Amino acid sequence: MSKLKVYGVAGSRAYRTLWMVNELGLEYESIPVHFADGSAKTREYLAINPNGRIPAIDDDGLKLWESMAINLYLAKKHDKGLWPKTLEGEALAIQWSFWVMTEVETPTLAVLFHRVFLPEDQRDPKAAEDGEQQLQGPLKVLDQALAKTGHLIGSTFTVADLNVASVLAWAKIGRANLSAYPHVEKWLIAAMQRPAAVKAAPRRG
Ligand SMILES: N[C@@H](CCC(=O)N[C@@H](CS)C(=O)NCC(=O)O)C(=O)O
Repeated sequence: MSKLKVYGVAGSRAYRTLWMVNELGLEYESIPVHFADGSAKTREYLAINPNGRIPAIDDDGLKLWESMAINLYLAKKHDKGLWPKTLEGEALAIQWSFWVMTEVETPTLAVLFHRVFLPEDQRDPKAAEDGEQQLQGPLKVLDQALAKTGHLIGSTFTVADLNVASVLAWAKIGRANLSAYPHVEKWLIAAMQRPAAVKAAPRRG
């Protein structure tokens, strides 16, 4: 059995995978494939992820890509409390993972890119504002979902919380105003402060 390989640098969607493997306490080999230096387009890496994107994993021969699918797989395989205990819970984990990718990721990226990530002369404040505006509906939905227990499924932190928070972390870094969504704000700060999330985060400075 070979050691789990995680492909992708922390300052990318691979943060989600790195957070999960740290949360599960897995031993793994980190292979710092970068999205911008051509290393995701080499023949060797395309054999892992033919899309030429990060993250991807190689788990003893299973080559898997798509950040949410990777996290759902790892949470279920290494059941350390992150995987829901019921079929209904599993359905909700899948629901929230699809939801964050389809409803939240694109506007979140607009906020992050146009406030923080792009060089200043390439930032468009209007694009950031539009992204923040588009997030209002999904944030309201999320706030309502968190109101009861402070978690998305039951009353403990699961893969659903991790997958959604790992995307919304970019909104926080992009200084999106979350003050109208107190449950989201509290939950997101707590999630981002989990030791595994801190360990996975890109080093700054
Ligand atoms: N839906 C994919 C998207 C992966 C993705 O686009 N990753 C970016 C880095 S954050 C990438 O590799 N971009 C390189 C490219 O598009 O050429 C996932 O969630 O894993």
